[in-house]
Amino acid sequence: QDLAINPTPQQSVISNYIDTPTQFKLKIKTVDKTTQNLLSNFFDEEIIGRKGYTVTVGDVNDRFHRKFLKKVPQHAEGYFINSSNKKITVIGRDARGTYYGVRTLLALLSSDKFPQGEIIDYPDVVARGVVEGFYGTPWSFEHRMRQIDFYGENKLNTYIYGPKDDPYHSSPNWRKPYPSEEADQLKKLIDRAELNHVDFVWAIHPRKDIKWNNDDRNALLHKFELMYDLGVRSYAIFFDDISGEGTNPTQQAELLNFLHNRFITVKKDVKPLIMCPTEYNKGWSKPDGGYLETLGKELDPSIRIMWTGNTVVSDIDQETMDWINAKIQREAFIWWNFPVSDYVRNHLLLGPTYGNGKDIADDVSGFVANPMEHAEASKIAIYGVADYTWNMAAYQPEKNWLKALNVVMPESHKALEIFASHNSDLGPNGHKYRRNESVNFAPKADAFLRDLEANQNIENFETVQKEFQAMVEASYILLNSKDNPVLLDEIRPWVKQFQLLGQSGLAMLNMYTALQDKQTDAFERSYQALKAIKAKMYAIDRTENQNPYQPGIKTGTLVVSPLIDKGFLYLTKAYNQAFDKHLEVDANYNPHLLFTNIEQLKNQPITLRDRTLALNPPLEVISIAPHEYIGFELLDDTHAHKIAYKLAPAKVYEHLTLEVSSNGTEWTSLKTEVKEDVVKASVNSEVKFIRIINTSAGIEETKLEHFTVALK
Ligand code: LTM
Repeated sequence: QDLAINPTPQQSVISNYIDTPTQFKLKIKTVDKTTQNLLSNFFDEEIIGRKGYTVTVGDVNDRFHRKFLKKVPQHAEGYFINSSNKKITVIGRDARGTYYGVRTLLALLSSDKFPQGEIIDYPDVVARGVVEGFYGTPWSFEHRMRQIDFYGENKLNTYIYGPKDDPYHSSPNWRKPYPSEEADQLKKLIDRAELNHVDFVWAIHPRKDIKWNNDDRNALLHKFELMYDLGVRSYAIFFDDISGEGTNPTQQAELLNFLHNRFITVKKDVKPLIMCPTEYNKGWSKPDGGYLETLGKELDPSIRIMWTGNTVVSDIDQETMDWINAKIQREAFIWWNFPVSDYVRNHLLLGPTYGNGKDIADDVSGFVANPMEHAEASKIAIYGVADYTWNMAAYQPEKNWLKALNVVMPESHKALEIFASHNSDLGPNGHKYRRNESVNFAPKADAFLRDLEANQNIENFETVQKEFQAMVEASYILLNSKDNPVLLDEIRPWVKQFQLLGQSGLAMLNMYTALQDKQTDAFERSYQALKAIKAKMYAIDRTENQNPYQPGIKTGTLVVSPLIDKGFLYLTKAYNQAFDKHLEVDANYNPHLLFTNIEQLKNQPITLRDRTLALNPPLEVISIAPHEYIGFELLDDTHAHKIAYKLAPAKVYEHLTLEVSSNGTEWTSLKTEVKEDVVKASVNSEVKFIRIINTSAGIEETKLEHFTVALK
């Protein structure tokens, strides 16, 4: 039997299980306020007395038997537990270790059966947790409170507060104090973090407008003091996604050392600084610039440097760590960009946490995951991060994922499993980061299509039918579930879409059966039904989650949706041919192409909605070298009508030209007008290519806000 604990303990020797005790005698030795609080909340007056199962809790400085003390791991935050049929002893290496020992004790007491034996436990990674560092709507206060409790329960010790869209963390207000309401909420969060033994790391992102002068140094110092007064004891400075003067490594290092000397060391009770560099991944590090080496050499050795891996979004392995650690002369602090979805906002990423090396524990100074703006749904991945960072060698992604689903939706976890198993991939995206999806179903879907297209008996018909039925039923269960309304609020539009997707799958199967039976009425009814369901799905996609980046609701995009579309297409064509009919075959795809020679943008998706072609705006700053361009290649016979784009800062327009061409070799520049920083142009001739090109002699660094072409 598995111990019902997340994260998985390093060592446990269990000889047998007894019925979980219900009455207790407590012997509490040295514990801090937080652990005392945890114990008092659980062991209320009704279950403690002078008799009962004896619970002894303390740390290594208490007078325990030598044989027990010898077994307490030497690692920080470690603990030891010994339990028999009469008593249990919990001994922590330090205050946090005792707290984690008590967390394990409480988790064990929540099962029907209670283990007899020993647990020796400690974390692999020193700093483990979450960086709220995404673009988009920051988490609400209530969500953050729930998150912090969740971190405590799962032995995560770090929450880095750095939402890109908090104006007091970033521009324009990073120099200013938080307004009183926000400050009060932050204070409450900091207190809550303390109650959960979580380090609340407050991050600042001085972004584009930092000046390397005394005024801004002092502004930072002042803001740090203000945050200190609110209770912050751990700080980070982010220099990601910026351009211009702010990116200078010598200046960055000088500023950080200044803060280290003038603030961190003076305060005594503040943890070492964490910084996110501008070149925060290998793909973006300029080999000749020496940026990372400068940081490595000049930053005080205690300052931790964040790193996202070989690219912005990538999994971390030994080679990744060897490369970066050699450059920065310290162990990098991993900022893992999963399950963040700010660049694929129409998708939910609900799959297992997997992909990182199991041998990197000694090479990282921390490991934090950047989540989705859907806080509750992110818990599925975060639960995995807690397990992975605590005990890497024992980490099992699938097993952990199933447990996570059970934790976030105890009553409806089976329905959630069906939903989550088909909602984990990101779809094509600029970062080329993909996840497995519909893993068990994919081979069956493949075989179904093979048989269908070979016009032979479909062996997997029933299996596929059962999956579509399960999708519909799971959606009903989830939409009606009461066990996690917070999660349901976040995922509801996707669940509705998923239900329709399952129904459309069933309609496609009915088309198949009708065709086999040569039942034309039945075929056409199912055909119409499928089209009606698609129309409903389209309506959801156009009304829910209408953010400016990737609006809409996508579900089952890797396996299920293509299976249904391909089946529909094949069956409609086969029917038209067999019965000489002309039912419309909806291809429903975007035939136009991205046209660029900028490496960073080569995988950037483009979308076509309501006759408007749009480039999915990247969140990061892009560099456009001389002669580099970004634009579109239109399918023949498409007529472009109006072009609009916005780049920031607007002064880059001086060096960029909007051009069109009918053949890709001869180009004409278009007359443009700029209104409220948006460049607009009309197209009055037949064009196949449209591009914005850097016609200057220097590199242009810019943020592309939007770029659209309206088609006639
Ligand atoms: O990853 C880093 C260091 N910075 C940003 C994040 O804020 C953002 O959430 C991710 C994913 O889009 N990409 C970044 O570049």
